[in-house]
Amino acid sequence: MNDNRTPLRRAGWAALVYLIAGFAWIAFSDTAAEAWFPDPQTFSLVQTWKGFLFVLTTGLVLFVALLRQLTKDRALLTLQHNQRQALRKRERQLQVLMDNLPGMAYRCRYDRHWTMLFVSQGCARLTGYEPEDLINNRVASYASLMDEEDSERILGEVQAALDNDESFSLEYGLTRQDGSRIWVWERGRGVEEEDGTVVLEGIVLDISDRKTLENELEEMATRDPLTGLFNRREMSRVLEEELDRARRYQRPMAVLWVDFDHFKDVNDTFGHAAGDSVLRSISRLLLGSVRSVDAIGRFGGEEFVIVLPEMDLEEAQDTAERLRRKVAEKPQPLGNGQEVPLTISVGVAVYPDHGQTAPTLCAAADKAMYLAKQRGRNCVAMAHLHDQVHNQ
Ligand code: GH3
Ligand code: MG
Ligand code: MG
Repeated sequence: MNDNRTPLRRAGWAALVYLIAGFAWIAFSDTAAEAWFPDPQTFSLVQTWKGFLFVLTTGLVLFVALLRQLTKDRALLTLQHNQRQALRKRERQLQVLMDNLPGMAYRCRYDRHWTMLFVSQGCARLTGYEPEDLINNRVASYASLMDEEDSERILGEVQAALDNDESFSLEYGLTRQDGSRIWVWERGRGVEEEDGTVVLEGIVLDISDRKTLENELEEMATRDPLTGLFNRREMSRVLEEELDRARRYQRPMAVLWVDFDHFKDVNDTFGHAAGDSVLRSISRLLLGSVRSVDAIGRFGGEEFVIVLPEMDLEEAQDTAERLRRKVAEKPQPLGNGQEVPLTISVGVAVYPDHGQTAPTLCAAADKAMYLAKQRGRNCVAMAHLHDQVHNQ
């Protein structure tokens, strides 16, 4: 309304000035001409020239005013045209960029469904769903694709970023339409709409290859390649961790030291490859015979360490005896269709009875294992209580 009033008022003023000037001119010039030229013929000629002069003057004024206005209009139109061109170019560039993202760009509501308002074409490649399937949760909500156990953590991280007016970076598992699982990395930020509501805008990229590589590297760093059990370094870390926990909650914890009996003979008789096959088979047997909270590691050669959290002396001895019997009862495959009977000797040490630190506990269990060897092998031996004094 305001915008319309200004041109109207300006036009009104221009018309008023024109009318006043016109009337004044007619009144003044006619009176003057009558006074100065009393001869009717001359007066009539003067009146004609006066009319020409008036038309010429108003025509000139009109010409200048129109020229100014039209020049201004033309400049404005050119500016608008250039702006539209630039906008279109930017939109095209953005579209190309979004369509070629190794993932998708999105805009969504900040609600528990992650209700999508916009997703780029990469959505189909990333999730298996077409963009219109996800927009407004038509077929599935984006939240339903996320791993459930990650959702609390994700919401917490997004809320913290919004509180600090920062962008957020997230990593989580996603289930695609065909049921396959991928890992994604997301970066986004909260944007306030004109009506005050907050929406999230960002990109989601597939990082499954990187995750697989990371997991492989972690496996390589923590696992023994032959048996798949924890390696010595990882086992030492687990032992320290469990000892910490046992100390904090004042709970017992046991360490079993396992060594194969006369294993060298298996290698000498059947070859190194057959020995490897036996190592793998007994590893699987041991792993399948302990609880999920227990940890087994290969400490080197054919020596294995088993950490049994929350186990006292008696329970640990029973477990060791059960493992010994299981191995002795089942001949081990040599990988060539043949089998060989094999036995193990096990040393048992318990926290806090036989040691309070990882090295003293291991030393006590190792010593007990040698005791089992001395007693004729295929046997379980407890660490002596007085070992603790020597070990420390
Ligand atoms: P003992 O009853 O006294 O323990 O007799 P042993 O023959 O088992 O003696 P020891 O424990 O000292 O010998 C370990 C043998 O394990 C020596 C080596 O040939 C074999 N060994 C160690 N690592 C591997 C491996 O990765 N693969 C195979 N096949 N054999 C191994
Ligand atoms: Mg041995
Ligand atoms: Mg040995």
